[in-house]
Amino acid sequence: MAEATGNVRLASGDALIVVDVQNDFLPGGALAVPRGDEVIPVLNDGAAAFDNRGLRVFATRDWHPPDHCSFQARGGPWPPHCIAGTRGAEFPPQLKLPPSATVISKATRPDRDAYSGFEGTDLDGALKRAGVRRVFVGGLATDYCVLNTVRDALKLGYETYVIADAIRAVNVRSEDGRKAEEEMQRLGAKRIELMRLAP
Ligand code: VGL
Ligand code: ZN
Repeated sequence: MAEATGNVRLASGDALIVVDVQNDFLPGGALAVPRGDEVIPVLNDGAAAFDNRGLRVFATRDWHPPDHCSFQARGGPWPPHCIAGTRGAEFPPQLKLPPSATVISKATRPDRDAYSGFEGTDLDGALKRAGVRRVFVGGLATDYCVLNTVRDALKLGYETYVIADAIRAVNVRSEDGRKAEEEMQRLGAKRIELMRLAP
């Protein structure tokens, strides 16, 4: 991805989007993303940085009914995961979201899946109402929900940064994560490491 040159200074109109950091996507979970837990401290720092500046934090969550179409029992690709109301669907206690964070539930209906946090949700409306023009995206998984959320953010006209040190891939095929990062760059996303956020 195009490296953000120099530090990026957070400003009004910026928001952090934390994608699907949920127990089932962490090591030991039903659909564990390898080293998925490593995004947590980075996103905690990011959430604090945004919150301290009065900037908004949004957290998406996969929130499926027990008979969701993406589950193998229904011919889908995945084991049952992130069933609404279960521990697997909860955010891990280590994830420190500010009290003002807005939670966006997605893929809540049995017969539709949604990898993008924008799909079938009010995320775009919530961002617009908050005056957001630039989004910083991190979370899980690079090759599914991060990729699709970034794709939609760009399509909807947000200047979009991928937080490279705060994403991890499922890698069903070993190159999926790397390809997803390339695809996000091709679509116009900028890459930033949280370290590069100016204090
Ligand atoms: C996801 C697979 C299935 C994700 C959600 O959050 O990336 N991946 N459901
Ligand atoms: Zn899912």
